[in-house]
Amino acid sequence: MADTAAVKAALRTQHIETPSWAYGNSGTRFKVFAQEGVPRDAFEKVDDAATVHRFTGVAPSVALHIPWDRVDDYGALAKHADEVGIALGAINPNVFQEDDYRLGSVCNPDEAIRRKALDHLLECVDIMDVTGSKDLSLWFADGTNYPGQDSIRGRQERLSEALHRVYERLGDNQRMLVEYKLFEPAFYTMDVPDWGTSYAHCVDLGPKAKVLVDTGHHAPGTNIEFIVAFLLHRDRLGGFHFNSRFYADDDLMVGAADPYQLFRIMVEIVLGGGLDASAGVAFMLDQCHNIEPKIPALIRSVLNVQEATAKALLVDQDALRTAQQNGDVLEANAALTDAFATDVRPLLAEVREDLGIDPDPMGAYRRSGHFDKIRVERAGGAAAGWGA
Ligand code: AFD
Ligand code: MN
Ligand code: MN
Repeated sequence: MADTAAVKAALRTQHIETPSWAYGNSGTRFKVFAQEGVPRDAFEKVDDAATVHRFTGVAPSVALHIPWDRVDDYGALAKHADEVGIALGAINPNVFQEDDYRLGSVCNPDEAIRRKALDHLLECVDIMDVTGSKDLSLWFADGTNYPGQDSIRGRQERLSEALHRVYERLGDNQRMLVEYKLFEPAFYTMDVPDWGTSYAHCVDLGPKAKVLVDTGHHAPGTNIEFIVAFLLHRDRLGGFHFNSRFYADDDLMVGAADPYQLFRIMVEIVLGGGLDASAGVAFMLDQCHNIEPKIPALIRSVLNVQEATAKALLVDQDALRTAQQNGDVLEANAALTDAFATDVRPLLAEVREDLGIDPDPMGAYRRSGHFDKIRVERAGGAAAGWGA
């Protein structure tokens, strides 16, 4: 039987990082729907992230995306974040939105363009030095659209060269998280398509290079919890970009499409010690809220991760191990399904009361009038978007 006090202690200290880009206007290639109250700069995005933390108690940092969040003084932005009760988190370079990157960034056949991309990656490490960020979150849109377009092996060599140059630049307490994605925006090959490619490069690079698992980046039906268990077991799981999908990289609210899969992922995290701060697993959201209001969508996403984590913590690990050792398939499976069937909302309400916040974050936000305040304050100006 799980120890309720220990479960609540783990839930009180959980740290879920929200992404700055989830607060700005976003959409699909068909349309970006503008919303009222959207932040107009990185400072207002930080304010919104602080609001999510204020209502949830477990979202104390916000990831930045450069140049979407470029400011003149990153020290001032870090100070502002501290003043509103959060910290700046992972830094996400953007080497996928300039015309020069049409044939790729660090894998581009043109050495000058590879240099430009590398300089941006190194600039992002300079920013980490100022913000105190620990993680450089690397996603490359690099790939090819047609057989024969470029050398698959040559592009791997170019990628490795750039990753090594960035790795050498990292400080003692900094890491690079190498994200992978099976598809889009390239259609024939992606240069970092899967966890194996990322893992191989990370092993080449050294202990400060880890794999970043984005839950929307796999072929349909992929067993993500196997990847998580394997990487955690090899001490190569840097963290997550949590989101939810029905079809592709939909970037929907995590847990909205398949809460059972999110629970199974969190079970492997709990069983593998990944919740302990010492494991260094970064639990980050990477989502876009195209039709739903952004701040409550992020609050809901944080709650969904908390519920999956709470259920995973309730798995009776002694009963599970005994059933596994006895080859008792049904009892071992029941150890998970019993935990998943548990309504953990009362337990989480107690955790929130322990944290001194409203046990119902969604209702509290709705009642707070916060949206009416920011929609008036932020009327005018240029709403932040994702630069597409
Ligand atoms: C897109 C990419 C990838 C990346 C994110 C932030 O698919 O997930 O991490 O943008 O740059 O969602
Ligand atoms: Mn991602
Ligand atoms: Mn994605």
